[in-house]
Parts: sequence; C-alpha cells; structure tokens
Amino acid sequence: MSSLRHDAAMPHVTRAYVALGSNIGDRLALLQHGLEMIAVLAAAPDAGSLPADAALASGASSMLPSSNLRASGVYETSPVGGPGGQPAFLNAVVEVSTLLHAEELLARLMLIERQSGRVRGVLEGPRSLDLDLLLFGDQWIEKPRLHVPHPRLHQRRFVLEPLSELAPDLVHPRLHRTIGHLRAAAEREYPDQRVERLTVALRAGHRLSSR
Ligand code: PH2
Ligand code: MG
Ligand code: MG
Repeated sequence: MSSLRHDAAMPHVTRAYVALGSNIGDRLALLQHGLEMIAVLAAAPDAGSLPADAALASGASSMLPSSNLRASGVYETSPVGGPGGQPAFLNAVVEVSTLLHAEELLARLMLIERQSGRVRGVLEGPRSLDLDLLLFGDQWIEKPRLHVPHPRLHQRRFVLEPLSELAPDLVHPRLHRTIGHLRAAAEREYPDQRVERLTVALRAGHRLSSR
C-alpha cells in the first residue's frame, strides 16, 4: 500500500477527484451544495464521527478551507446510459486534498448524496446529486463497493472534460495514459456524447449557506 512509504507520524494527504452530477431539481444549486459539503467533510480529520447532519442542521460552519478544494467548470451533458428520455445533466469535477482513507471519503460522499435528497432507484436513472469517487491519489482499489479509478471514467466525456481542466497531466493508475490523452480519445470515440461548458461557475471556498 502506498501509505507504507510515509512516516507513520506524518499526516498523509491524498489528492482525490470527485465527479458531481445532477439531472433533477435545481441542478446548479445541488452541485454547489455538494461542493460545499465535500469541502467540509473531506477536511474533517475525525474519521469516527460524521458531523454532516448536525453541522448542516445548525448551519454552524466557519469559513470553508478553500485551499483544500478546486472546482472545474460546469458542463451540461446528454445522459449516457440509463433509461431513455431522462433530462440533461449538469456535471463538474472537484479536486480535494484529504487526510481520509478512500473508504471514509466514499462514506462521506454517500452521506452528502443522501442529505441532498438522493433516493436510489433506477440504475443510472435520474438523480438529484450523484457523487462518484474518480481517483484517489495513484491508488488502484478493487473492493466490493469501491472501485478506483472509476471503472467507466475513460468512456465518459462528462467526466473527462471537467477532469482534464483540473489534471490534464495526471496519469491514470490502471490505464497508464494521461487524462488529457483519455479526453482526446473519448472525444473521437464518443462523438454523440454532448458536453457543453457553461459560463456559470461553482464557488469554491465560500461560507456554507445556513439551510
Ligand atoms: N451519470 C450516470 C449515468 N449517465 N450521464 C451524464 N451525462 N452525466 C452523469 O452524471 C451520468 C450520466 C450514472 O451515475
Ligand atoms: Mg455516477
Ligand atoms: Mg454514483
């Protein structure tokens, strides 16, 4: 495991990439909310307690640690897979530096999804907020509920376009190609996947709205 290379006393910061997607409700507000919650929860070092619901209920957050997060632009994208006729998605990617292990980060992402009103129904069907762990440092993880790098990342322009804004030179740990290379290959291979970058932007490092 890569953590063995590190001094046990030294906190181990991992750079992770998370895909955000929404195609129900106020899609932009849901992405913005997801980003703010990722900034809070990925930064909280205490793995045992998940403060999400309490923190949200009280609106009691201090300034977000803006330094631990970078956001891509926002893209409107045609649905890939899933039932026909579902609405277009808004998609974005955030880069977050975290002390958490991949499992802990994933648990927090799922908590944010639930808190945002996500109900798991139809596979690949419409969703208010979908948060997918794309990459976790240079780790290759195959566990029952955790597959990193995300197994379909290289086939999805709605992921590769925003991800390549943040990390074009990052090498995919399993495919050994850069994200920029994968993006260009997917553009050729999947011309029907529509991805349109919007002029709106997510705000990283803003005060969490009390709601
Ligand atoms: N998510 C899916 C399936 N299809 N298509 C687009 N455009 N954007 C998504 O986020 C998306 C999808 C499964 O999570
Ligand atoms: Mg998904
Ligand atoms: Mg998902």
